[in-house]
Amino acid sequence: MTGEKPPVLDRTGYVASNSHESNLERDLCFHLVRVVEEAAVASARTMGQGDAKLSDHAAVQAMRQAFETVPVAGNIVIGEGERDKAPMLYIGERVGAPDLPGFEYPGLDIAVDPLEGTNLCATGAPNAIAVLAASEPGGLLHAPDCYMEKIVAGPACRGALDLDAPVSQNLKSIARRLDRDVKDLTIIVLDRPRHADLIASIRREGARIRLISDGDLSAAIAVAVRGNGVHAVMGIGGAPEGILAAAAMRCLHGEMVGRLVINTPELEERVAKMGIKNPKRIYTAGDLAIGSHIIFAACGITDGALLRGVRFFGEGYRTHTLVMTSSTNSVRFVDTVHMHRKPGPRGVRLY
Ligand code: VTB
Repeated sequence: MTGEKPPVLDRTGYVASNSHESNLERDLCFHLVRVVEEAAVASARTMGQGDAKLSDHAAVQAMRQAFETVPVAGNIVIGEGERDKAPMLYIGERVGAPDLPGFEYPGLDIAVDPLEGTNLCATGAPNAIAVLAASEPGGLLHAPDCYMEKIVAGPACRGALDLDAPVSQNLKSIARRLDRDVKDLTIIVLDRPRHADLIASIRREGARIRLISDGDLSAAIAVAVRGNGVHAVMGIGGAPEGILAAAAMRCLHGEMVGRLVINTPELEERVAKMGIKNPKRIYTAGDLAIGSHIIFAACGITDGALLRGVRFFGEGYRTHTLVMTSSTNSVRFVDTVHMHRKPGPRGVRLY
């Protein structure tokens, strides 16, 4: 190519400039969109079958396969589990095809959740998504598959969330930052017996609650974006979902605090092995997803607050994907019609 300057690489091998998006990063976004699209479509085919394992397997297999067409040297840091427990997309698995022509990327650390909300997909309920986050090596915390206490809210709540403070105080801080009363807040909480006290406290303070059966990651994304009518996620969910939520918050400038729930000697040993010195540490989104080049991609499987689910029709299907980057502040919605065969005489069908 003539006249095009080569990108300036920083010490991680990525483009140092914050002011413009590099071709590499833009290309990579596109590849990663394809990966989440494939996972979403495969699991969407199983929607409503009532078989969460089947849906999950379809997503995992499709995502794993899609990675084989991506010219990166990827390293799964958050995945389907430890190597001995998960046959595909396990922690430490190498994915991608660095031998493919066009390989130019330095190594990538990758966190995946091929089907976030397995039960949602199995029952056809809203907000099931296929998700991944990527960063330069070392940019995403290596956390075990345990629980994490979390509070997530939008950018206005910067520095206002405190995991050790009473629920009432956090609600007051969030309300103040959002310039409204506590009674005008809607808080998303996973509907679990472990949240009985949390739910009682929120009710006592007069805030509204949206109880969800699964999917605290898509809930986190929803509260970080204005206009969704939901203001915070509170409670204990999965740590892997927490790392992915942090990556999304880095791109959306959302606010998050999280602490691993390490309550057995086995977990204590595991976090120590993973290099976590203080298991009680309270992390922010920036600590959980510390990379300077975070990419986050999520494709809707079932309809949700931000993303439409996969729609199938005669000649193909249509997907709706969110892809964002932390270094260039781009938030893209990619709405794709995938055609298996030529459209009929009336042209391309959109739904
Ligand atoms: C959450 C939620 C997930 O797991 O992390 C939750 O976001 C926590 O685990 O969609 P429990 O189900 O054990 O409470 C999921 O529901 C996925 O299982």
